[in-house]
Amino acid sequence: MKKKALIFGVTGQDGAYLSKFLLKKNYIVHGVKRRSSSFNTSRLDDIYKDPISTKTNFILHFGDMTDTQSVNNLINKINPDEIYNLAAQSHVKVSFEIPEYTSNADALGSLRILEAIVNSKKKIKFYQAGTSEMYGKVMERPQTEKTPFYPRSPYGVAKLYSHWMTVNYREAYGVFACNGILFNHESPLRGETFVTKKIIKALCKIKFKKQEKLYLGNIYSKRDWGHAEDYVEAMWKMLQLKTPDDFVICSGKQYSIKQFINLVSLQLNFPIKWKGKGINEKGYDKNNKCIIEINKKYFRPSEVDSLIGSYKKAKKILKWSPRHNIKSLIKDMINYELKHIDNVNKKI
Ligand code: NAP
Ligand code: G4F
Repeated sequence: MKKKALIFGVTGQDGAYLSKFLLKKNYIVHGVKRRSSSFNTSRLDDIYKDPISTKTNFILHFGDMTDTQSVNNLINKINPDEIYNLAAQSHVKVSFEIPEYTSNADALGSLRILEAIVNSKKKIKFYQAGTSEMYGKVMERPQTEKTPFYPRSPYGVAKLYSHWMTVNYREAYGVFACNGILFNHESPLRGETFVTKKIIKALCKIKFKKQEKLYLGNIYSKRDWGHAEDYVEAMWKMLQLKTPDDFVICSGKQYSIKQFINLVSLQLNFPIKWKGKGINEKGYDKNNKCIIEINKKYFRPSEVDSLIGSYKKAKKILKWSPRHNIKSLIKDMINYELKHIDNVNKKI
């Protein structure tokens, strides 16, 4: 019999990659989407075009992490084998503006799922989308499963609640529940307000004269970036273990935002020169035209300066390692952007 997976957050970046991955593994995939005044399923379009995922294998339902009844009803009705909780208000900067909503969705949301699992007769496996943001003001380098947490945003704090609830329901009630502690992962399907997508989209457009300037915040923070396609496989691998456990998933490499911009400019064959310091630092094209400026509005009240993980445990137990590196990630994202700029000769 086919396994049934239920994905909360199916319309997001990871939801789309995980759905495709599970459909290829012959799962029936149920996904939860929010009601929205405009279409929010564009990342799932190619699933509908794909013959292996006819409507009987891929089913969408309305629901919301802040609505206990909808979470309960969906779990009772679908009775899945595996639940992936990817749903979250996932933007760190926005979490400072809507901390209560972020806590409701990102912290209490996972509690709602865990309660429904405990009350279900079936042994449902649970994956919680944890984050390197929980390390925040980092206590050691590289960060591992044993590194103490120190979150620096309402988002990080809410995710830490979910992390410990997942551990607690595993220990207290024997739920098969795993925390993935995922470092930043990107892809062509990345949300447009996250820094990698924002940079790549803008530089492609600026190069082809479809945009004047890119405004950014702190370009000196450092991140450990991987490809979402690799990371969703690790989520699934966790739920196939004999014993549930928590895993860091990362690339083990670190770049600053400025280094990331320079790598993108290299691949785009679009050189950028930097001049000035601090808030006055600017990026110029080869004709000395200013194309990048710093704008304070993108700074966060408290920043996570430096993240770099170790995936040693995942490699040993899950037999997982990333296939992509920073160059292939950027290449994939650039190719997608170039395909989507209209009416220009896109040779680079
Ligand atoms: P994303 O693109 O922002 O997707 C988030 C998903 O959650 C979307 O489907 C969104 O729906 C849904 N959602 C938000 N609030 C909801 C609510 N109240 N009820 C139901 N659904 C809700 O995020 P992602 O990059 O795919 O990340 C997936 C998960 O991993 C998130 O939990 C994120 O916090 C976590 N994570 C991400 C990274 C990363 O670097 N990408 C790293 C570590 C952890 P809409 O489409 O309607 O907005
Ligand atoms: O791309 P970001 O917004 O990602 P951030 O804050 O690291 O969070 C992402 O990764 C987490 C995993 O560690 C996830 F849990 C979370 O859900 C999300 O997916 O920002 C990266 C860095 C930050 O230091 C930020 O201050 O880029 C800096 N930055 C500089 N200018 C900017 C900008 N970030 C954004 N979003 N927009 C800017 O203009």
